[in-house]
Amino acid sequence: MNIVGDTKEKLILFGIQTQKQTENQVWASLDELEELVKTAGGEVVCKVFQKVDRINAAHYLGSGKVQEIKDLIEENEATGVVADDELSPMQMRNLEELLETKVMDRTMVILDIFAGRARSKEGKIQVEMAQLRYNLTRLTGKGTELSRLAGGIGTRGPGEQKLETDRRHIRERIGQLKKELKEIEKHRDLIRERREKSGTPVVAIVGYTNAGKSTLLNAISGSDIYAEDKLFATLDPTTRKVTLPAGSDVLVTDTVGFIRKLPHHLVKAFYSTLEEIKYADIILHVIDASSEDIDSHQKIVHETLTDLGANDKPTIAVLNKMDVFEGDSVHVITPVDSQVKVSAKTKENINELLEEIQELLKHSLQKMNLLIPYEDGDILSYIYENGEAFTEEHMAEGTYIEGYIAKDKFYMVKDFSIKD
Ligand SMILES: Nc1nc2c(ncn2[C@@H]2O[C@H](COP(=O)(O)OP(=O)(O)OP(=O)(O)O)[C@@H](O)[C@H]2O)c(=O)[nH]1
Ligand SMILES: [Mg+2]
Repeated sequence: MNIVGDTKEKLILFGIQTQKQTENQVWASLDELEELVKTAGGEVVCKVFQKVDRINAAHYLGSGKVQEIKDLIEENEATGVVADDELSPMQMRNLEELLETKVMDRTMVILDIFAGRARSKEGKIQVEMAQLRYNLTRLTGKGTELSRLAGGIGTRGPGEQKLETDRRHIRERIGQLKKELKEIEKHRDLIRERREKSGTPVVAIVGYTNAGKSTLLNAISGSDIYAEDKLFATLDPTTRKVTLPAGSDVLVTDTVGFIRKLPHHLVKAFYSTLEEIKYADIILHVIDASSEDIDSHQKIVHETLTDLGANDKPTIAVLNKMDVFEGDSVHVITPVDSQVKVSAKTKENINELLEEIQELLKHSLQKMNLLIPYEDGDILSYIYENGEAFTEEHMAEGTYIEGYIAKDKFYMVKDFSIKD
C-alpha cells in the first residue's frame, strides 16, 4: 500500500461542516474516514472540522483552521493529513505548501484500500484505471503532485514537457486497460446470456460496507466467503447457487459495499461489476440494524442504486445484526417490497428470508419456448396452471409452446426448452 510506508503514518483528519450538515453527520463521516485510514494501515492522532458557509476553493479550509492544523501537526508529530472530501488539485497543492506535510484525501485512501484488496484480473484493472483517472486530473502544473505519482515526496515537479509525456503515458495506459476490460466484459455478457437462457433467477446482495453482505451469502449458501470487520472486505463479486425451500435454484451474488462520498472514479471503474446488480431479478438490501448511522447508510445505498439504474427492482430490506440490535424498531426509509429481520451471524430467520425471495420471484417472469412431447402431458397441465402460453402449436414431435412462467416455476419445464 502506498499511503502508509513501512512505519505507521500518524495522520490528522479534517473535514468541514456546511450549512446542510448537522454536527453529528460530520462526526459520522470523520469516524468513517478514521476506519478507512485504519483499514489502509494508518494511525489517526486527531480529528477536527470547521463550520463554513461554503468550501474554500483555494484551501478547502479557512486560513485560521489551516494554522490550527499546522500547530496540531507539530504537537502530535503527525506525518500527514487527510481531508474528508476529495480535494481539487489546487487545494491539495496549496495545503501541502501551507502545512508543509503530506496531504491526502478520502478518495486516495479508498483507492489505496481497493488497490490492496483487488484479487481478480478485472478488479485489478478497475482499480488501476480509477487511480490513473484520479492522478491524471492532478497532473496540472508544477508542484508536488507528480512526485506523489513517482512516490518520492519533496522533489520539485517536472517541467511542462515532461508533464505532457506523463499525461500521454497515462492516457495510453487507460486506453489499453479499457480494451482489456472490454474483453472481460464480453465474457461476462456471454455468461449472463447463458444464465438468462437457463432461467435461473439472479439475486444481488447490496448494502453499505460492513453491513454483513458476505456473511449473509455464507449463511444462505453454506459457503465460506471472506468476511471481516473491515471496510471493503469484498471487492470482487462472488456468486453462489442457493436452493430455495420449494426446491428451485437461484444465483446469489455478493457485491462491493457502498460508502458515502464514493469517488466517482471508482463508481465509473467498477461499473461493469456493479452492472450485475442491474440484471438481477431481486435485490437484497442488507442493512446493519445495529448501526447508529442507519438512515444515512440506507440513503446512500439508495442513491447509488439510482445512479446505477437499479432502484426500481423488486427489493427486500434485510435488517441484519438483529442479534446485537438493542432498539425497539428499525426504520426502513427507502422504498422496498418487504423486509425481514435476520442475523447472518447466528443464522436466525434465514429461512424466512429464503421464503420471502421465493415469494417475490413469483412476480418475475421468464420467457419460455418449449417443445413438449405428447407423452409428457402432465408438463402441459403444469404450464396451464402456472404460466401463460400465447402460442400453442401441435407439431409432429409434440406441442410447441411460447409464453411466460414465473421464474421460480421455470425449473420444472426448463428441460423442454428449444432455441428461438
Ligand atoms: N453481530 C453480528 N455481526 C455480524 C452479522 N453479520 C455480519 N457481522 C459482522 O460484521 C462484519 C462485516 O461483515 P461482512 O460480511 O464482511 O460485511 P460486508 O457487508 O460483506 O462488508 P464489505 O465487503 O466490507 O462491504 C464482520 O465482522 C461480521 O462478522 C450479524 O448478523 N451479527
Ligand atoms: Mg463483503
